[in-house]
Amino acid sequence: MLKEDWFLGLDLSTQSLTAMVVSPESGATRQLSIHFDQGYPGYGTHGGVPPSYDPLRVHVDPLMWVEALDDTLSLLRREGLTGRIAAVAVSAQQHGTVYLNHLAETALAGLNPANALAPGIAGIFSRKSCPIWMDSSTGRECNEITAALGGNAAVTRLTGSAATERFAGPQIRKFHKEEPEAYSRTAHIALISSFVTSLLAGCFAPVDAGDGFGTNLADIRSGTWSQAAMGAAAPGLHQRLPRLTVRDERIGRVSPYMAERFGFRPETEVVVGSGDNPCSLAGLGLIGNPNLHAVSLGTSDTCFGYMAQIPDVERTEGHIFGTADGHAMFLICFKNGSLARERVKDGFGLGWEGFSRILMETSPGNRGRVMLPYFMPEITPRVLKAGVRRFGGLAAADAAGNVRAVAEAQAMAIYLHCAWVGKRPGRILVTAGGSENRGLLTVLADVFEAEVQTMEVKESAALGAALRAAHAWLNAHGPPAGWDELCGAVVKTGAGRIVKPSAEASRRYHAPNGLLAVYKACERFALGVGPDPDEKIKAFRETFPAA
Ligand code: XUL
Repeated sequence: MLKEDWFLGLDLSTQSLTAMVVSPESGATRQLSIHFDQGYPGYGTHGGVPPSYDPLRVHVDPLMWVEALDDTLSLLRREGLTGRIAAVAVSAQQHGTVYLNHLAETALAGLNPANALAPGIAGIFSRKSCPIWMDSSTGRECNEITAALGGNAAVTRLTGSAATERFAGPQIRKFHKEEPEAYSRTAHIALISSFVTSLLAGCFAPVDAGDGFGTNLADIRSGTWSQAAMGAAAPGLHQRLPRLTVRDERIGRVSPYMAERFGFRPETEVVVGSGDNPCSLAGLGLIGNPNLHAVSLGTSDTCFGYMAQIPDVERTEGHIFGTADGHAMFLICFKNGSLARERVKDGFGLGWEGFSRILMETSPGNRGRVMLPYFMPEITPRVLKAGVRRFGGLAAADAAGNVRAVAEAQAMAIYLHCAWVGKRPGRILVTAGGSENRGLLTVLADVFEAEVQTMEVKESAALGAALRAAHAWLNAHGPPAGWDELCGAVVKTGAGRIVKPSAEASRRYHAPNGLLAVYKACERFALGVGPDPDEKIKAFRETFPAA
Protein backbone atom coordinates (compact mmCIF):
# COMPACT_ATOMS: atom_id res chain seq x y z
CA MET A 1 0.00 0.00 0.00
CA LEU A 2 1.29 3.44 -0.89
CA LYS A 3 0.78 6.42 1.37
CA GLU A 4 -1.42 7.91 -1.35
CA ASP A 5 -3.73 4.87 -1.44
CA TRP A 6 -6.90 6.32 0.02
CA PHE A 7 -10.40 4.89 -0.11
CA LEU A 8 -13.70 6.55 -0.96
CA GLY A 9 -17.18 5.78 0.40
CA LEU A 10 -20.18 7.49 -1.19
CA ASP A 11 -23.45 7.38 0.76
CA LEU A 12 -26.57 8.34 -1.14
CA SER A 13 -29.06 8.70 1.69
CA THR A 14 -32.62 10.00 1.69
CA GLN A 15 -31.70 13.64 2.16
CA SER A 16 -28.08 13.99 1.01
CA LEU A 17 -25.05 12.54 -0.69
CA THR A 18 -21.97 12.21 1.52
CA ALA A 19 -18.44 11.43 0.36
CA MET A 20 -15.97 10.05 2.90
CA VAL A 21 -12.30 9.62 2.07
CA VAL A 22 -10.24 7.54 4.50
CA SER A 23 -6.58 6.74 4.84
CA PRO A 24 -6.12 3.51 6.85
CA GLU A 25 -2.42 4.37 7.04
CA SER A 26 -2.89 7.56 9.03
CA GLY A 27 -6.48 7.06 10.22
CA ALA A 28 -7.39 10.41 8.61
CA THR A 29 -10.86 11.01 7.21
CA ARG A 30 -12.22 13.81 5.04
CA GLN A 31 -15.90 14.21 4.33
CA LEU A 32 -18.27 16.44 2.41
CA SER A 33 -22.03 16.38 1.84
CA ILE A 34 -24.55 17.89 -0.55
CA HIS A 35 -28.17 18.22 0.63
CA PHE A 36 -30.76 17.58 -2.04
CA ASP A 37 -33.35 20.17 -0.87
CA GLN A 38 -30.85 23.02 -0.89
CA GLY A 39 -28.62 21.82 -3.73
CA TYR A 40 -31.34 20.95 -6.26
CA PRO A 41 -34.39 23.14 -5.58
CA GLY A 42 -35.64 22.47 -9.13
CA TYR A 43 -36.74 18.97 -7.99
CA GLY A 44 -38.97 20.50 -5.32
CA THR A 45 -37.99 18.03 -2.59
CA HIS A 46 -38.58 18.41 1.12
CA GLY A 47 -36.50 16.02 3.21
CA GLY A 48 -35.20 14.51 -0.05
CA VAL A 49 -38.62 13.59 -1.47
CA PRO A 50 -41.05 15.58 -3.63
CA PRO A 51 -44.60 16.24 -2.40
CA SER A 52 -47.03 13.46 -3.31
CA TYR A 53 -50.79 13.44 -3.90
CA ASP A 54 -50.90 10.07 -2.09
CA PRO A 55 -49.11 9.81 1.30
CA LEU A 56 -48.40 6.12 0.62
CA ARG A 57 -46.61 6.82 -2.66
CA VAL A 58 -43.03 8.11 -2.35
CA HIS A 59 -41.06 8.32 -5.60
CA VAL A 60 -37.89 10.28 -6.44
CA ASP A 61 -36.47 11.42 -9.80
CA PRO A 62 -33.13 9.54 -10.10
CA LEU A 63 -31.60 12.40 -12.10
CA MET A 64 -31.43 14.42 -8.89
CA TRP A 65 -29.14 11.75 -7.39
CA VAL A 66 -27.10 11.69 -10.59
CA GLU A 67 -26.62 15.47 -10.49
CA ALA A 68 -25.51 15.20 -6.88
CA LEU A 69 -23.01 12.46 -7.77
CA ASP A 70 -21.56 14.62 -10.55
CA ASP A 71 -21.23 17.62 -8.22
CA THR A 72 -19.75 15.59 -5.36
CA LEU A 73 -17.10 13.99 -7.57
CA SER A 74 -16.29 17.41 -9.07
CA LEU A 75 -15.76 18.80 -5.55
CA LEU A 76 -13.51 15.86 -4.66
CA ARG A 77 -11.52 16.43 -7.83
CA ARG A 78 -11.12 20.12 -7.03
CA GLU A 79 -9.74 19.15 -3.61
CA GLY A 80 -7.20 16.90 -5.31
CA LEU A 81 -8.65 13.77 -3.69
CA THR A 82 -9.90 11.63 -6.59
CA GLY A 83 -6.38 10.96 -7.93
CA ARG A 84 -5.43 9.31 -4.63
CA ILE A 85 -8.32 6.85 -4.46
CA ALA A 86 -7.35 3.18 -4.76
CA ALA A 87 -10.91 1.86 -4.44
CA VAL A 88 -14.44 3.20 -4.05
CA ALA A 89 -17.67 1.67 -2.71
CA VAL A 90 -21.24 2.97 -2.58
CA SER A 91 -23.71 2.96 0.29
CA ALA A 92 -27.32 3.90 -0.50
CA GLN A 93 -30.73 4.17 1.10
CA GLN A 94 -32.08 0.63 0.84
CA HIS A 95 -34.94 -0.92 -1.16
CA GLY A 96 -35.45 1.77 -3.84
CA THR A 97 -35.56 0.43 -7.39
CA VAL A 98 -34.27 2.06 -10.60
CA TYR A 99 -35.72 0.93 -13.95
CA LEU A 100 -33.41 1.00 -17.00
CA ASN A 101 -34.13 0.37 -20.68
CA HIS A 102 -32.19 -1.44 -23.43
CA LEU A 103 -30.09 1.67 -24.15
CA ALA A 104 -28.65 1.73 -20.64
CA GLU A 105 -25.82 -0.77 -20.99
CA THR A 106 -24.29 0.92 -24.03
CA ALA A 107 -24.89 4.43 -22.68
CA LEU A 108 -23.15 3.65 -19.36
CA ALA A 109 -20.08 2.33 -21.15
CA GLY A 110 -19.83 5.11 -23.70
CA LEU A 111 -20.36 8.41 -21.87
CA ASN A 112 -18.53 11.46 -23.20
CA PRO A 113 -16.31 13.03 -20.49
CA ALA A 114 -16.89 16.47 -21.98
CA ASN A 115 -20.53 16.26 -20.80
CA ALA A 116 -22.17 16.19 -17.41
CA LEU A 117 -23.48 12.85 -16.16
CA ALA A 118 -27.22 13.63 -16.02
CA PRO A 119 -27.77 14.65 -19.66
CA GLY A 120 -25.58 11.73 -20.77
CA ILE A 121 -27.85 9.15 -19.16
CA ALA A 122 -31.22 10.93 -19.27
CA GLY A 123 -32.45 8.51 -21.95
CA ILE A 124 -31.69 5.23 -20.11
CA PHE A 125 -34.73 5.05 -17.81
CA SER A 126 -37.83 2.98 -18.58
CA ARG A 127 -39.60 4.58 -15.62
CA LYS A 128 -39.17 8.26 -14.80
CA SER A 129 -39.26 7.90 -11.03
CA CYS A 130 -37.97 5.44 -8.46
CA PRO A 131 -40.09 4.21 -5.56
CA ILE A 132 -37.95 4.57 -2.41
CA TRP A 133 -37.99 2.98 1.06
CA MET A 134 -40.64 5.43 2.30
CA ASP A 135 -43.21 4.11 -0.19
CA SER A 136 -45.98 2.03 1.43
CA SER A 137 -48.29 1.78 -1.59
CA THR A 138 -47.94 -1.94 -2.33
CA GLY A 139 -50.16 -3.51 0.37
CA ARG A 140 -52.16 -5.43 -2.23
CA GLU A 141 -49.05 -6.77 -3.95
CA CYS A 142 -47.64 -7.88 -0.57
CA ASN A 143 -50.82 -9.90 0.04
CA GLU A 144 -50.60 -11.46 -3.43
CA ILE A 145 -46.95 -12.43 -2.95
CA THR A 146 -47.67 -13.83 0.52
CA ALA A 147 -50.50 -15.97 -0.83
CA ALA A 148 -48.40 -17.19 -3.77
CA LEU A 149 -45.50 -18.23 -1.52
CA GLY A 150 -47.62 -20.02 1.10
CA GLY A 151 -48.15 -17.46 3.87
CA ASN A 152 -46.22 -15.06 6.07
CA ALA A 153 -44.05 -17.60 7.85
CA ALA A 154 -42.98 -19.15 4.54
CA VAL A 155 -42.06 -15.78 2.97
CA THR A 156 -40.14 -14.75 6.07
CA ARG A 157 -38.23 -18.00 6.21
CA LEU A 158 -37.36 -17.90 2.51
CA THR A 159 -36.54 -14.21 1.98
CA GLY A 160 -35.65 -12.97 5.50
CA SER A 161 -38.71 -10.72 5.77
CA ALA A 162 -42.47 -10.91 5.46
CA ALA A 163 -43.67 -9.36 2.19
CA THR A 164 -42.85 -5.70 2.83
CA GLU A 165 -44.32 -2.67 1.06
CA ARG A 166 -41.05 -0.86 0.38
CA PHE A 167 -39.15 -3.92 -0.89
CA ALA A 168 -38.30 -4.45 -4.57
CA GLY A 169 -40.46 -7.57 -5.09
CA PRO A 170 -43.82 -5.94 -4.26
CA GLN A 171 -42.73 -2.69 -5.94
CA ILE A 172 -41.80 -4.44 -9.18
CA ARG A 173 -45.05 -6.41 -9.07
CA LYS A 174 -47.06 -3.19 -8.82
CA PHE A 175 -45.10 -1.62 -11.70
CA HIS A 176 -45.65 -4.69 -13.87
CA LYS A 177 -49.40 -4.71 -13.10
CA GLU A 178 -49.97 -0.99 -13.59
CA GLU A 179 -47.55 -0.26 -16.44
CA PRO A 180 -47.03 -3.57 -18.30
CA GLU A 181 -45.79 -1.81 -21.40
CA ALA A 182 -43.11 0.12 -19.47
CA TYR A 183 -42.18 -3.10 -17.64
CA SER A 184 -41.65 -4.84 -20.97
CA ARG A 185 -39.31 -1.99 -22.00
CA THR A 186 -37.29 -2.53 -18.80
CA ALA A 187 -34.04 -4.36 -19.47
CA HIS A 188 -32.48 -4.01 -16.00
CA ILE A 189 -33.79 -3.25 -12.52
CA ALA A 190 -31.14 -1.89 -10.19
CA LEU A 191 -31.31 -1.18 -6.46
CA ILE A 192 -30.11 2.35 -5.73
CA SER A 193 -26.76 1.01 -4.46
CA SER A 194 -26.15 -1.00 -7.64
CA PHE A 195 -27.37 1.88 -9.82
CA VAL A 196 -24.83 4.35 -8.39
CA THR A 197 -22.14 1.66 -8.56
CA SER A 198 -23.05 1.08 -12.23
CA LEU A 199 -22.47 4.79 -12.90
CA LEU A 200 -18.98 4.50 -11.41
CA ALA A 201 -18.07 1.26 -13.18
CA GLY A 202 -19.70 2.05 -16.55
CA CYS A 203 -21.54 -1.29 -16.63
CA PHE A 204 -24.39 -3.02 -14.79
CA ALA A 205 -23.10 -3.67 -11.27
CA PRO A 206 -24.10 -6.61 -9.08
CA VAL A 207 -26.07 -6.13 -5.88
CA ASP A 208 -24.74 -7.45 -2.57
CA ALA A 209 -26.60 -9.52 0.01
CA GLY A 210 -26.79 -6.54 2.39
CA ASP A 211 -29.12 -4.78 -0.02
CA GLY A 212 -30.23 -7.77 -2.12
CA PHE A 213 -31.81 -9.62 0.81
CA GLY A 214 -34.06 -6.59 1.41
CA THR A 215 -36.10 -7.33 -1.70
CA ASN A 216 -38.33 -10.35 -0.89
CA LEU A 217 -36.68 -11.88 -3.96
CA ALA A 218 -33.69 -13.79 -2.59
CA ASP A 219 -33.35 -17.12 -0.81
CA ILE A 220 -31.30 -15.94 2.16
CA ARG A 221 -30.01 -19.42 2.98
CA SER A 222 -28.61 -20.22 -0.48
CA GLY A 223 -27.67 -16.59 -1.19
CA THR A 224 -29.24 -16.69 -4.65
CA TRP A 225 -32.29 -15.11 -6.27
CA SER A 226 -35.26 -17.39 -5.57
CA GLN A 227 -37.15 -18.67 -8.61
CA ALA A 228 -40.34 -18.95 -6.53
CA ALA A 229 -40.06 -15.42 -5.12
CA MET A 230 -39.25 -13.88 -8.50
CA GLY A 231 -42.15 -15.80 -10.06
CA ALA A 232 -44.51 -14.48 -7.38
CA ALA A 233 -43.44 -10.91 -8.17
CA ALA A 234 -43.37 -10.54 -11.97
CA PRO A 235 -42.64 -12.53 -15.13
CA GLY A 236 -39.21 -12.42 -16.72
CA LEU A 237 -37.64 -10.96 -13.62
CA HIS A 238 -34.46 -13.04 -13.42
CA GLN A 239 -32.97 -11.58 -16.61
CA ARG A 240 -33.74 -8.07 -15.38
CA LEU A 241 -32.06 -8.34 -11.96
CA PRO A 242 -28.38 -7.70 -11.26
CA ARG A 243 -26.14 -10.58 -10.23
CA LEU A 244 -26.28 -11.19 -6.45
CA THR A 245 -23.03 -11.44 -4.44
CA VAL A 246 -22.97 -12.97 -0.96
CA ARG A 247 -19.90 -11.14 0.25
CA ASP A 248 -17.94 -8.07 -0.79
CA GLU A 249 -16.05 -8.31 -4.06
CA ARG A 250 -14.13 -6.01 -6.40
CA ILE A 251 -16.26 -5.74 -9.50
CA GLY A 252 -13.94 -3.84 -11.84
CA ARG A 253 -12.40 -0.41 -12.35
CA VAL A 254 -13.89 3.05 -12.70
CA SER A 255 -15.08 3.75 -16.25
CA PRO A 256 -12.91 5.80 -18.62
CA TYR A 257 -15.58 8.52 -18.25
CA MET A 258 -15.07 8.64 -14.47
CA ALA A 259 -11.29 8.67 -14.79
CA GLU A 260 -11.22 11.45 -17.33
CA ARG A 261 -14.02 13.66 -16.05
CA PHE A 262 -13.28 13.42 -12.33
CA GLY A 263 -9.56 12.63 -12.26
CA PHE A 264 -9.63 9.11 -10.82
CA ARG A 265 -6.63 6.93 -11.67
CA PRO A 266 -7.74 4.48 -14.40
CA GLU A 267 -6.81 1.57 -12.08
CA THR A 268 -9.10 2.78 -9.26
CA GLU A 269 -11.19 -0.23 -8.31
CA VAL A 270 -14.93 -0.36 -7.67
CA VAL A 271 -16.24 -2.61 -4.89
CA VAL A 272 -19.83 -3.89 -4.88
CA GLY A 273 -22.25 -1.38 -3.32
CA SER A 274 -24.57 -2.02 -0.37
CA GLY A 275 -27.41 -0.55 1.65
CA ASP A 276 -26.81 2.20 4.19
CA ASN A 277 -27.58 -0.04 7.17
CA PRO A 278 -25.21 -2.88 6.18
CA CYS A 279 -22.60 -0.18 5.49
CA SER A 280 -23.20 1.38 8.91
CA LEU A 281 -22.61 -2.04 10.45
CA ALA A 282 -19.12 -1.92 8.90
CA GLY A 283 -18.61 1.76 9.77
CA LEU A 284 -19.39 1.10 13.43
CA GLY A 285 -16.87 -1.74 13.58
CA LEU A 286 -19.57 -4.35 14.19
CA ILE A 287 -18.68 -6.89 11.49
CA GLY A 288 -17.85 -10.10 13.32
CA ASN A 289 -19.14 -8.75 16.65
CA PRO A 290 -22.60 -10.01 17.71
CA ASN A 291 -22.26 -8.55 21.22
CA LEU A 292 -23.02 -4.91 20.41
CA HIS A 293 -26.14 -3.55 18.75
CA ALA A 294 -26.51 -0.24 16.95
CA VAL A 295 -29.26 2.34 16.78
CA SER A 296 -29.17 4.79 13.89
CA LEU A 297 -31.15 7.99 14.46
CA GLY A 298 -31.43 9.28 10.91
CA THR A 299 -34.25 9.98 8.48
CA SER A 300 -35.31 6.45 9.37
CA ASP A 301 -34.56 5.16 12.85
CA THR A 302 -33.09 1.68 12.67
CA CYS A 303 -31.76 -0.87 15.12
CA PHE A 304 -29.40 -3.54 13.82
CA GLY A 305 -26.68 -5.97 14.78
CA TYR A 306 -24.40 -8.68 13.45
CA MET A 307 -25.38 -12.36 13.64
CA ALA A 308 -22.93 -15.21 13.07
CA GLN A 309 -25.77 -17.19 11.53
CA ILE A 310 -29.33 -16.77 10.34
CA PRO A 311 -31.62 -17.32 13.37
CA ASP A 312 -34.52 -19.75 13.27
CA VAL A 313 -37.10 -17.74 15.22
CA GLU A 314 -40.80 -17.24 14.57
CA ARG A 315 -41.42 -13.55 13.97
CA THR A 316 -43.76 -11.25 12.15
CA GLU A 317 -41.53 -8.21 11.78
CA GLY A 318 -37.92 -7.19 11.23
CA HIS A 319 -35.50 -8.29 8.55
CA ILE A 320 -32.41 -10.39 7.95
CA PHE A 321 -29.85 -9.02 5.51
CA GLY A 322 -26.40 -10.30 4.47
CA THR A 323 -23.13 -8.72 5.61
CA ALA A 324 -19.85 -7.83 3.90
CA ASP A 325 -18.21 -10.99 5.29
CA GLY A 326 -20.96 -13.37 4.12
CA HIS A 327 -22.83 -13.66 7.45
CA ALA A 328 -26.09 -12.05 8.61
CA MET A 329 -27.49 -9.00 10.37
CA PHE A 330 -30.91 -8.21 11.82
CA LEU A 331 -32.62 -4.90 11.21
CA ILE A 332 -35.78 -3.20 12.30
CA CYS A 333 -36.81 0.09 10.68
CA PHE A 334 -39.09 3.00 11.65
CA LYS A 335 -40.20 5.60 9.15
CA ASN A 336 -41.08 8.26 11.73
CA GLY A 337 -37.50 9.03 12.74
CA SER A 338 -35.82 12.42 12.37
CA LEU A 339 -38.69 13.92 10.37
CA ALA A 340 -41.08 13.20 13.27
CA ARG A 341 -38.65 14.70 15.80
CA GLU A 342 -38.31 17.72 13.52
CA ARG A 343 -42.08 18.16 13.26
CA VAL A 344 -42.34 18.37 17.06
CA LYS A 345 -39.26 20.61 17.39
CA ASP A 346 -40.39 23.00 14.64
CA GLY A 347 -44.01 22.92 15.81
CA PHE A 348 -42.93 24.49 19.11
CA GLY A 349 -40.34 26.83 17.56
CA LEU A 350 -37.47 25.01 19.28
CA GLY A 351 -33.86 24.40 18.20
CA TRP A 352 -32.13 21.04 18.80
CA GLU A 353 -30.52 22.47 21.95
CA GLY A 354 -33.86 23.43 23.37
CA PHE A 355 -35.26 20.00 22.41
CA SER A 356 -32.37 18.29 24.21
CA ARG A 357 -32.67 20.55 27.27
CA ILE A 358 -36.34 19.65 27.67
CA LEU A 359 -35.42 15.95 27.62
CA MET A 360 -32.75 16.51 30.29
CA GLU A 361 -35.13 18.51 32.52
CA THR A 362 -38.43 16.62 32.29
CA SER A 363 -39.40 13.54 34.21
CA PRO A 364 -38.80 10.05 32.67
CA GLY A 365 -42.17 8.39 32.15
CA ASN A 366 -43.83 11.70 31.23
CA ARG A 367 -46.44 11.18 34.02
CA GLY A 368 -47.96 8.35 32.01
CA ARG A 369 -48.59 10.45 28.91
CA VAL A 370 -47.81 8.73 25.62
CA MET A 371 -47.62 9.68 21.94
CA LEU A 372 -47.77 7.35 18.95
CA PRO A 373 -45.78 9.56 16.52
CA TYR A 374 -47.27 8.46 13.21
CA PHE A 375 -46.71 11.74 11.38
CA MET A 376 -46.31 9.57 8.26
CA PRO A 377 -47.56 6.04 7.63
CA GLU A 378 -45.34 3.81 9.80
CA ILE A 379 -43.32 0.72 8.88
CA THR A 380 -43.00 -0.74 12.41
CA PRO A 381 -45.69 -1.50 13.41
CA ARG A 382 -47.42 -1.40 10.03
CA VAL A 383 -49.69 1.69 10.13
CA LEU A 384 -50.92 2.77 6.72
CA LYS A 385 -52.98 5.75 7.81
CA ALA A 386 -50.88 8.60 9.19
CA GLY A 387 -52.09 10.37 12.33
CA VAL A 388 -50.47 11.22 15.67
CA ARG A 389 -52.27 9.63 18.65
CA ARG A 390 -51.96 11.04 22.18
CA PHE A 391 -52.91 9.25 25.43
CA GLY A 392 -53.13 10.03 29.15
CA GLY A 393 -54.22 13.63 28.66
CA LEU A 394 -51.17 14.71 26.65
CA ALA A 395 -52.28 18.07 25.23
CA ALA A 396 -51.25 18.82 21.64
CA ALA A 397 -50.10 22.32 22.73
CA ASP A 398 -47.84 21.12 25.58
CA ALA A 399 -44.27 21.64 24.27
CA ALA A 400 -42.37 19.81 27.01
CA GLY A 401 -44.90 16.96 27.15
CA ASN A 402 -44.74 16.37 23.38
CA VAL A 403 -40.95 16.60 23.13
CA ARG A 404 -40.57 13.95 25.84
CA ALA A 405 -43.41 11.91 24.39
CA VAL A 406 -41.91 11.71 20.88
CA ALA A 407 -38.44 10.77 22.17
CA GLU A 408 -39.79 8.16 24.60
CA ALA A 409 -42.11 6.72 21.95
CA GLN A 410 -39.30 6.22 19.48
CA ALA A 411 -36.97 4.65 22.03
CA MET A 412 -39.70 2.36 23.41
CA ALA A 413 -40.81 1.30 19.92
CA ILE A 414 -37.24 0.33 19.04
CA TYR A 415 -36.87 -1.56 22.34
CA LEU A 416 -40.16 -3.45 22.08
CA HIS A 417 -39.94 -4.36 18.39
CA CYS A 418 -36.41 -5.75 18.75
CA ALA A 419 -37.51 -8.30 21.35
CA TRP A 420 -37.45 -11.15 18.80
CA VAL A 421 -33.68 -10.77 18.41
CA GLY A 422 -33.21 -12.27 21.88
CA LYS A 423 -30.21 -11.33 24.00
CA ARG A 424 -30.02 -7.60 24.79
CA PRO A 425 -26.49 -6.19 24.78
CA GLY A 426 -25.16 -4.10 27.67
CA ARG A 427 -23.99 -1.38 25.33
CA ILE A 428 -25.50 0.23 22.24
CA LEU A 429 -23.70 2.26 19.62
CA VAL A 430 -25.69 5.24 18.40
CA THR A 431 -25.05 6.89 15.05
CA ALA A 432 -26.42 9.41 12.50
CA GLY A 433 -27.67 12.95 13.12
CA GLY A 434 -29.70 12.21 16.28
CA SER A 435 -26.61 10.85 18.04
CA GLU A 436 -25.46 14.43 18.62
CA ASN A 437 -28.43 15.08 20.89
CA ARG A 438 -27.62 14.39 24.54
CA GLY A 439 -31.29 14.35 25.53
CA LEU A 440 -32.12 11.63 23.00
CA LEU A 441 -29.10 9.57 24.11
CA THR A 442 -30.24 9.80 27.73
CA VAL A 443 -33.76 8.61 26.90
CA LEU A 444 -32.32 5.70 24.87
CA ALA A 445 -29.97 4.69 27.69
CA ASP A 446 -32.80 4.74 30.23
CA VAL A 447 -35.28 2.85 28.03
CA PHE A 448 -32.69 0.22 26.98
CA GLU A 449 -31.21 0.00 30.52
CA ALA A 450 -27.86 0.06 28.73
CA GLU A 451 -24.91 2.32 28.16
CA VAL A 452 -25.12 4.15 24.88
CA GLN A 453 -22.01 5.20 23.07
CA THR A 454 -21.54 7.57 20.14
CA MET A 455 -18.75 7.68 17.61
CA GLU A 456 -16.57 10.56 16.49
CA VAL A 457 -17.78 10.14 12.88
CA LYS A 458 -21.59 10.37 12.71
CA GLU A 459 -21.77 9.35 9.03
CA SER A 460 -21.22 5.68 9.73
CA ALA A 461 -22.76 4.57 6.40
CA ALA A 462 -20.33 6.61 4.29
CA LEU A 463 -17.47 5.54 6.56
CA GLY A 464 -18.57 1.91 6.27
CA ALA A 465 -18.59 2.14 2.47
CA ALA A 466 -15.04 3.53 2.52
CA LEU A 467 -13.94 0.74 4.87
CA ARG A 468 -15.55 -1.88 2.61
CA ALA A 469 -13.59 -0.46 -0.32
CA ALA A 470 -10.39 -0.57 1.76
CA HIS A 471 -11.05 -4.09 3.04
CA ALA A 472 -11.67 -5.58 -0.40
CA TRP A 473 -8.74 -3.73 -1.99
CA LEU A 474 -6.20 -4.46 0.75
CA ASN A 475 -7.09 -8.13 0.82
CA ALA A 476 -6.43 -8.33 -2.91
CA HIS A 477 -3.30 -6.16 -3.15
CA GLY A 478 -1.91 -6.32 0.38
CA PRO A 479 -1.12 -5.93 3.09
CA PRO A 480 -4.28 -7.93 4.00
CA ALA A 481 -6.30 -6.34 6.79
CA GLY A 482 -9.00 -7.86 9.02
CA TRP A 483 -12.13 -5.87 9.88
CA ASP A 484 -10.86 -5.41 13.45
CA GLU A 485 -7.56 -3.99 12.37
CA LEU A 486 -9.07 -1.72 9.75
CA CYS A 487 -11.74 -0.36 12.07
CA GLY A 488 -9.18 0.07 14.82
CA ALA A 489 -7.20 2.35 12.50
CA VAL A 490 -10.10 4.54 11.46
CA VAL A 491 -13.16 4.13 13.73
CA LYS A 492 -12.47 6.14 16.85
CA THR A 493 -14.90 4.68 19.36
CA GLY A 494 -13.27 6.40 22.32
CA ALA A 495 -13.69 9.82 20.75
CA GLY A 496 -17.48 9.72 21.15
CA ARG A 497 -19.41 10.06 24.40
CA ILE A 498 -20.88 7.44 26.71
CA VAL A 499 -24.21 7.98 28.44
CA LYS A 500 -25.10 5.63 31.29
CA PRO A 501 -28.67 4.74 32.24
CA SER A 502 -30.17 5.95 35.51
CA ALA A 503 -31.51 3.06 37.60
CA GLU A 504 -34.51 5.09 38.79
CA ALA A 505 -35.41 6.25 35.27
CA SER A 506 -35.06 2.72 33.87
CA ARG A 507 -37.39 1.40 36.58
CA ARG A 508 -40.12 3.74 35.36
CA TYR A 509 -39.99 2.02 31.97
CA HIS A 510 -39.31 -1.58 33.01
CA ALA A 511 -41.37 -2.10 36.20
CA PRO A 512 -44.40 -4.37 35.69
CA ASN A 513 -46.62 -1.26 35.58
CA GLY A 514 -43.96 0.81 33.84
CA LEU A 515 -44.24 2.95 30.74
CA LEU A 516 -43.20 0.15 28.38
CA ALA A 517 -46.36 -1.72 29.38
CA VAL A 518 -48.37 1.48 28.85
CA TYR A 519 -46.81 2.08 25.44
CA LYS A 520 -47.45 -1.48 24.33
CA ALA A 521 -51.09 -1.14 25.35
CA CYS A 522 -51.46 2.19 23.47
CA GLU A 523 -49.95 0.65 20.36
CA ARG A 524 -52.21 -2.42 20.54
CA PHE A 525 -55.24 -0.21 21.05
CA ALA A 526 -54.34 1.98 18.05
CA LEU A 527 -53.84 -1.11 15.89
CA GLY A 528 -57.28 -2.38 16.92
CA VAL A 529 -55.98 -5.48 18.71
CA GLY A 530 -56.18 -4.41 22.36
CA PRO A 531 -58.45 -2.62 24.87
CA ASP A 532 -58.34 1.04 25.87
CA PRO A 533 -54.99 1.65 27.65
CA ASP A 534 -56.57 3.76 30.46
CA GLU A 535 -56.19 1.00 33.07
CA LYS A 536 -52.47 0.70 32.31
CA ILE A 537 -52.01 4.47 32.53
CA LYS A 538 -53.80 4.49 35.91
CA ALA A 539 -51.59 1.66 37.16
CA PHE A 540 -48.46 3.55 36.06
CA ARG A 541 -49.57 6.68 37.91
CA GLU A 542 -50.33 4.70 41.07
CA THR A 543 -46.93 3.00 40.94
CA PHE A 544 -45.02 6.23 40.19
CA PRO A 545 -47.05 9.03 41.80
CA ALA A 546 -44.12 11.47 41.61
CA ALA A 547 -43.16 10.73 37.98
C1 XUL B 1 -34.12 -0.04 6.08
C2 XUL B 1 -34.77 1.15 5.50
C3 XUL B 1 -34.15 2.49 5.71
C4 XUL B 1 -33.45 2.96 4.45
C5 XUL B 1 -33.16 4.44 4.48
O1 XUL B 1 -34.82 -1.22 5.86
O2 XUL B 1 -35.77 1.06 4.84
O3 XUL B 1 -33.30 2.51 6.81
O4 XUL B 1 -32.32 2.19 4.21
O5 XUL B 1 -32.06 4.81 5.11
